Amino acid sequence: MARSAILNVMVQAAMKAGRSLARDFGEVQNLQVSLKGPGDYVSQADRRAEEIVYAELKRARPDYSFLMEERGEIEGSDSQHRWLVDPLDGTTNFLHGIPMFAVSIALERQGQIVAGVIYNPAMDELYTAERGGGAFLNDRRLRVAARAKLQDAVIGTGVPHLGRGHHGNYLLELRNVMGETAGIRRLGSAALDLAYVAAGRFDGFWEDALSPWDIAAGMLLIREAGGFLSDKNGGQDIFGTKSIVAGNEAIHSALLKVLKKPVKPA
Ligand code: 2AM
Ligand code: CA
Ligand code: CA
Ligand code: CA
Repeated sequence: MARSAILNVMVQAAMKAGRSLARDFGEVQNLQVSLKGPGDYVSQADRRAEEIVYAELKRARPDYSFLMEERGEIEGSDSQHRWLVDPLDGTTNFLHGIPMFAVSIALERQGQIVAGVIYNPAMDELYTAERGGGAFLNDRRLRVAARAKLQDAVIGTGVPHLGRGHHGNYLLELRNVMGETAGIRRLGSAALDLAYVAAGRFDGFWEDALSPWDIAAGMLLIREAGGFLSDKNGGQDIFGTKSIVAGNEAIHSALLKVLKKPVKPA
């Protein structure tokens, strides 16, 4: 597997930030933590990892623009290229000592995602994808799962957090999906959820209220692993609606149908 120069830059940035996260994870009780909103924490580890990613990417491509979870938008002189960065996806897991978190970096060219990297330092799992070049876990080529029946499928999801609306709707969706699938999983990192779909570990996934930095790299991984993606309406406005439904062709369409089921009162 030959990686392009730009993908190598992204891999180096993600792994360097990942090593910083792994060090901080070992001393998580000593980290300064602050609250951004209800149930929404950010720690020194998030900020340190973001600084590392920013410095590495900026050094390699000084003109590109950025959208990063903690620093927000940074306009470069090249607005055709934009980095989408989540330095620590799964902060809640991280702060609770649960080793399910990742660095996520994607590159957009003229609004299209062309490269993506997700790195889980605790498991030393590196996911990479380039548009047209396939998706990989470490050096292994990825393919979404082949299971075609929802009743055999394991489906990942994200539960709406404190301070976000739609909890009632979510419970009705969950009940409908539960009734038709082999099992539900909840990792607590949207980036890893999508990587797991690309790797065929999850047969499908859905979640609401996600931001571009959570999902951009994972979206490319799934596409390059032969998977299907849409928003909850079946359209392609995933960033706009902040909703995502993913799987192989059969599971994606079956899951979309279950999610569209009229939600019945309990
Ligand atoms: P984070 O850890 O980078 O904040 C889990 O379902 C997903 O939702 C994760 O990608 C997580 O990203 C995000 N998330 C969890 N709690 C959140 C909150 N209170 N506000 C915004 N995003 C949150
Ligand atoms: Ca966060
Ligand atoms: Ca995130
Ligand atoms: Ca984050």
